[in-house]
Amino acid sequence: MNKTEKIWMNGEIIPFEDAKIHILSHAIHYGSSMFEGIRCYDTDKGSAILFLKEHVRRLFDSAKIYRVEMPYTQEEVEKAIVELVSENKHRSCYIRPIVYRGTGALGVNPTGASVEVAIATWEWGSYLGEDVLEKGVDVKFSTWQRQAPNTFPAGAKAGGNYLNSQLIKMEAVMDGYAEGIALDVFGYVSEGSGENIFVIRDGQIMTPVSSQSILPGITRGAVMTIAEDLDIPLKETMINREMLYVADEIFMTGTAAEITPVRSVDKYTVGDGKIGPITKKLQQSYFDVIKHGENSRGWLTFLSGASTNGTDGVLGSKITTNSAS
Ligand code: PPE
Repeated sequence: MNKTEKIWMNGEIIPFEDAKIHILSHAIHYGSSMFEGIRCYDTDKGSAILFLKEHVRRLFDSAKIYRVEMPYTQEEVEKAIVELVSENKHRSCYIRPIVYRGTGALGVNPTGASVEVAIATWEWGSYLGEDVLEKGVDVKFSTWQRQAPNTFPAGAKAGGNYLNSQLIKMEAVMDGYAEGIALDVFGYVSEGSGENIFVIRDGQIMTPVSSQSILPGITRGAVMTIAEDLDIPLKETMINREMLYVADEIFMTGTAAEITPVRSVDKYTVGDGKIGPITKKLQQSYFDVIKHGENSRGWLTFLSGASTNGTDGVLGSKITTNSAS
């Protein structure tokens, strides 16, 4: 990770070196943090943050689920993010807002602990390796499953959830794969350690239902909107493991992973092992937004200058934290 100049912490922009926390912070002991991952792109029309409002909203939803009272409004956090990205002079970057339980209470009950908010930015290139957006990645099913419903809410993006993701990821990498795909506790396909998954067969796109222990990704919602705009059939449905072995195309989505094709699963080649036509079409529409600054849907918040076309987004119910469809 490249060091940046500044970090936003509890309302102030401070030097990177000064952004420290106490060892008795609740989050360190009990995983009580909620965070987001957002990308800012250097588009042809200027630097722009993708899905700013949607990510900040999900951060607040995650905090609410864990009964964390946010000391700022969503608008204040959005403004702080824009300020920090400008202050660090990024043209493109990854943005990590985090809310965590600080000091004042140890023991499981977090209610006496302070609530702290910080935002960091750094430059982050390809998430799953070089050239993967064209060539695709090799993945395996993990021996680890996702958490059962009613254990840790998968719809909240909380630090503690990522212990499961770490086990999935380390196992996959140690076995020579770019990523691991986890099943839910019922044995159906859930998601990758940091990505949602889509499977295509006979022209039909399928993705796991939001109640299948997934994080309902914002990129997932964007792909659903793009597919609808392009008249490509897409359904949220339960997916068997073997469906991935006979799929025509598979891709994974996430803020970091963007739209990454999968070329093999458990060493079964997906289709002909090359990026498929539907994945390519969806990628092209997504790249129109993040490379060319195409903002007809209002997904981009430009840092300065023209092209600001509102940031309300029109993703509607496709981007929700915890609703089953
Ligand atoms: N599932 C999980 C478990 C997940 O962590 C992510 C994001 C997604 C799905 C996709 O969500 P969205 O980004 O809203 O489309 N993973 C973030 C974490 C990366 C990391 O290593 O940290 C990300 O892509 O930013």
